[in-house]
Amino acid sequence: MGVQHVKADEPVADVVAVLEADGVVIVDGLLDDDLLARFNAELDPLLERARPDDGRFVNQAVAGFFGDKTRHVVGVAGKSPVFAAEVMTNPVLRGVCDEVLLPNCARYQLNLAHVMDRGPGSVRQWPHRDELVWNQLPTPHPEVQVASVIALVDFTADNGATVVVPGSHRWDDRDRQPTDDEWVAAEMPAGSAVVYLGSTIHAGGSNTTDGWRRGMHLSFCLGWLRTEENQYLATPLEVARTLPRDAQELLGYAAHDAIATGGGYLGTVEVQDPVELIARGEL
Ligand SMILES: O=C(O)CCC(=O)C(=O)O
Ligand SMILES: [Fe+2]
Repeated sequence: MGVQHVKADEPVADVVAVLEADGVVIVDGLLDDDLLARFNAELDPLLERARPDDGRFVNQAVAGFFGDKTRHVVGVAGKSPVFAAEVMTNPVLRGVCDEVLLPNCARYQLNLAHVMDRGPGSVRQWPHRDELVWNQLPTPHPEVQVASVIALVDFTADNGATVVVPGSHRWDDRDRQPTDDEWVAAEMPAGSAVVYLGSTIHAGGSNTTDGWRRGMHLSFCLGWLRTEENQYLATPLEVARTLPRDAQELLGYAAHDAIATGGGYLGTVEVQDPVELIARGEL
């Protein structure tokens, strides 16, 4: 079984249909050439300054997961205006999240924005489901996460394209390990993205070439979950104020108001919606 491709200008419903059936889909042409070039230009100096692999992570296990040959730019929404205003808010990604996440929350939010420039000699990550950051959620549960890796250079099986296991989102046995023939490399040209559910098994691939595999890992999650990356600190208020409102909302500066569906509210300031306070110049 391969990974099905849908073009970015085809109906979002087609993307969602494949995503729900297979747990993964490649969206071709998610970023057009102009946006891709502007985003890469903004990332170039950030990657040049990217911290050396000194192994400083929240937990030592993370060092093993990423390996020591990857350059990281994290908290990208706070560092790249192009990302915050034009990539994170991409209409296809929004459309997918509207369909997959919105039934389970009052609003969804950015979970993670992390450029992984995987260098020559990078070895494959271990198989994982991204949603295991919330490992105490009982299963089965409604979809909690839509994840993606945008190819910022061409992704090939040799340079470390993300590898995925289509159908694994439906496996009842959560301990089942994929066999070699169940893995597929998400080969795609720069500007395309592999989009997968939080429950789909995947990994960063091994890079046996002498080039760098630049990928933008971004994911969204339900608005009532704690995000993997602390977006309020990664994109502090001074920066958030300069961004469009939809970006502020995705970064978690909007309240999660579930009162209309019989719930309560989360994330207020002065019992008000912070994004409104920002709009009125009161925050
Ligand atoms: O870089 C990739 O291709 C995937 C990265 C990934 O799955 C992760 O860091 O959770
Ligand atoms: Fe992952």
